[in-house]
Amino acid sequence: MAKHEDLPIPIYNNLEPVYGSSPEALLRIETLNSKFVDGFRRLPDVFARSPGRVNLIGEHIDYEGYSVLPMAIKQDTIIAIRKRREAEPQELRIANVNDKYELCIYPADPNQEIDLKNHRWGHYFICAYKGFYEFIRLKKIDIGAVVGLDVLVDGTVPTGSGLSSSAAFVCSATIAIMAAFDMNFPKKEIAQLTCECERHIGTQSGGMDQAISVMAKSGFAELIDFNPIRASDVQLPAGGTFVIAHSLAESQKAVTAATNYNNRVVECRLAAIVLGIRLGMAPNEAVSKVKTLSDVEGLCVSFASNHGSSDPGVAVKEFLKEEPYTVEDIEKITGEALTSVFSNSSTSLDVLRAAKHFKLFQRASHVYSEAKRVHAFRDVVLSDVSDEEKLKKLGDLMNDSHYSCSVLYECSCPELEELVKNCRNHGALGARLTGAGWGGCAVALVKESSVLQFIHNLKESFYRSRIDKGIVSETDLGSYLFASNPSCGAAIFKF
Ligand code: NG1
Ligand code: MG
Repeated sequence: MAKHEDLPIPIYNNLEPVYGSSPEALLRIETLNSKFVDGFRRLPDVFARSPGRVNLIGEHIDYEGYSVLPMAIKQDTIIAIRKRREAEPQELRIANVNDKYELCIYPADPNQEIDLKNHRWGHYFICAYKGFYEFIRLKKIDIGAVVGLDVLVDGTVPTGSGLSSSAAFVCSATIAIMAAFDMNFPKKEIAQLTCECERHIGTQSGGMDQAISVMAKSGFAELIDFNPIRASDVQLPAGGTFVIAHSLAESQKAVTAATNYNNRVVECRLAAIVLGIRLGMAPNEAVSKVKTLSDVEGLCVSFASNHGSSDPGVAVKEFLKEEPYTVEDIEKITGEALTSVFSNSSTSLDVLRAAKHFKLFQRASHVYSEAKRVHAFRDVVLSDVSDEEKLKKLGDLMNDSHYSCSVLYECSCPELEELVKNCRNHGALGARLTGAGWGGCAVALVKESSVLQFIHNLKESFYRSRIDKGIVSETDLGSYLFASNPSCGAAIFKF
């Protein structure tokens, strides 16, 4: 039997396999269809959808090559698309069912540059458009002259919330473009491609969000490995439910990349290079070859094993100093200017310009310990103990992960700290920030039998004062605080 990731995106002629008999889903599709006709005077050719996700454990380690453990949520992005016919002007018109997002018009040019300094929501579609053409060029598939596209987007993943609204958008856009050209590919290829697509927005992201959005299976969380991308089903123990709660602090990752997300990617690379050199690599070799902390893990582990351990954290303690490094500190070790080390990455040069110092010890300690927690999480799931015991251990691992994100990786924020504390006070077995952080959501593991009470308590203790201040309305609260089951991945609809 073909492996799940080798199969193409499923194509359905009805909503049932993805949405069951949900009347809301039917209404969404009908609305998309009629708004499409209103806006573009034609019917869409095809629809594609891809979900958001919640990461259960394994934060900020996908771009370092380490496995992560997310699950898809039911909130998703649906895209209706139509190829423009020959007689029509060839441009890309990207519209949204939500009036908050204005119509974006771009040239039908696969080589266009994305204006990163002026962020627009439609840029995410262009990420997919550029990536699609790069992909088919690489595959030597000829699709003739470039054509324009009419596109209408409907997203239900809250934005800036760490639930990957961006990946849901980029994945559904990529799959919609493919489907408009009557193309489909194995999920693992699309997962890899969509990850590269999203980097056009200027974040040096790993591949977790796109991989789970494309490859998720209903009822399972997935252990996602990289290089090559692979997904293994993880059946969560009975009796526990994951509750997602928004801190109401929005994190605009595309805008804050230089000081937050990309900054951490650069710090990890520097930590890896310094470790490589301290562990015996020639400086020029380390600079040219070492890209991630996983690249030097082997060296770290052999060092640690001489000291009776297999923990790369031992080498981190020995060879990295706890005080932040200045540029000069690092250049003394590498023997090369950092602007030259990162000369081929403009987004990394932005990081260097914005940074005062680099916390190599803390970032490396987080990454190596978080990578271990992901495997510990999976091992607990597979172990022989009772479900109750498993849930308790998973909760502990989530708490440890949060501590590491907050203290070592410094990607939390006051609102998230308050929220996580509240979750624990109300009996969560574990709670942590999820996604990139600096705002966005927390995920809490809660006993199934007390989910309603938990949600009620959290509403009163965390959200009530924010409702009173008008930060969130009581009627909208359902999209900021909800229980979630593992949902299915991307799909194409042809009716
Ligand atoms: P969010 O911010 O939740 O979309 C980001 C990255 C992931 C991963 C997490 C942190 C993108 C598209 N996604 O997720 O790859 O690194 O942060 O674990 O940038
Ligand atoms: Mg995102």
